[in-house]
Amino acid sequence: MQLVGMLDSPYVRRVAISLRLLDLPFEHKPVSVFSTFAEFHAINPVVKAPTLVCDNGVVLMESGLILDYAETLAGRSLMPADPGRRQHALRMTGLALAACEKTVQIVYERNLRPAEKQHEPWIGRVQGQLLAAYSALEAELAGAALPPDERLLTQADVTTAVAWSFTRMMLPESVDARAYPALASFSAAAERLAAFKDTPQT
Ligand SMILES: N[C@@H](CCC(=O)N[C@@H](CS)C(=O)NCC(=O)O)C(=O)O
Repeated sequence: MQLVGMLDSPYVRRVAISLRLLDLPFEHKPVSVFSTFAEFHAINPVVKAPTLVCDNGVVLMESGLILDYAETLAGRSLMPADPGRRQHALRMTGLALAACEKTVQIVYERNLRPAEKQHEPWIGRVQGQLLAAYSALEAELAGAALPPDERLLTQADVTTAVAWSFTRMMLPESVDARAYPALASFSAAAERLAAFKDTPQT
């Protein structure tokens, strides 16, 4: 199967890291939804990253749905089975995905819209949502260490670390790392693992 999309997308990156953690072989096609729009369009006319081209040619999109299919193929999940741990992982993953979405909204607003058409109240609203997501993640993380072995990572671990690295790369001035020490050290530890190092966002 082929995973289509650039690793500077947190959605593509979390899928790529997860496929590796699930021991599922795949070909990565680094096609951009912007600079190589036509090439992406030829693969998936909806032009959404990530796109997964399955071995039978079926085209999937939406990172959560791609992960659902991948886990079905792998016969195991990166989500904990225990209800309490799963609830916590779902909350963490939801907050991290919200942080990704808000980061992307700010980046698109700043980079794609002409300066005179930018709507500062909207950007301020999204920025508030972004900080709320990271404040909640920081509180959820407090005291939790990253598993020492990457085979023990959950989807919440992967998505939290990927989200933080993405926002720090794209909007370093928007989110002050000193205000989120647990997130910063958790993500730094994740970025030292082989699955992350071999799947760099830049
Ligand atoms: N909810 C989606 C979000 C994917 C997403 O927004 N991807 C961006 C790249 S980071 C994209 O495809 N942008 C192009 C567009 O939306 O036109 C997921 O989890 O896969």
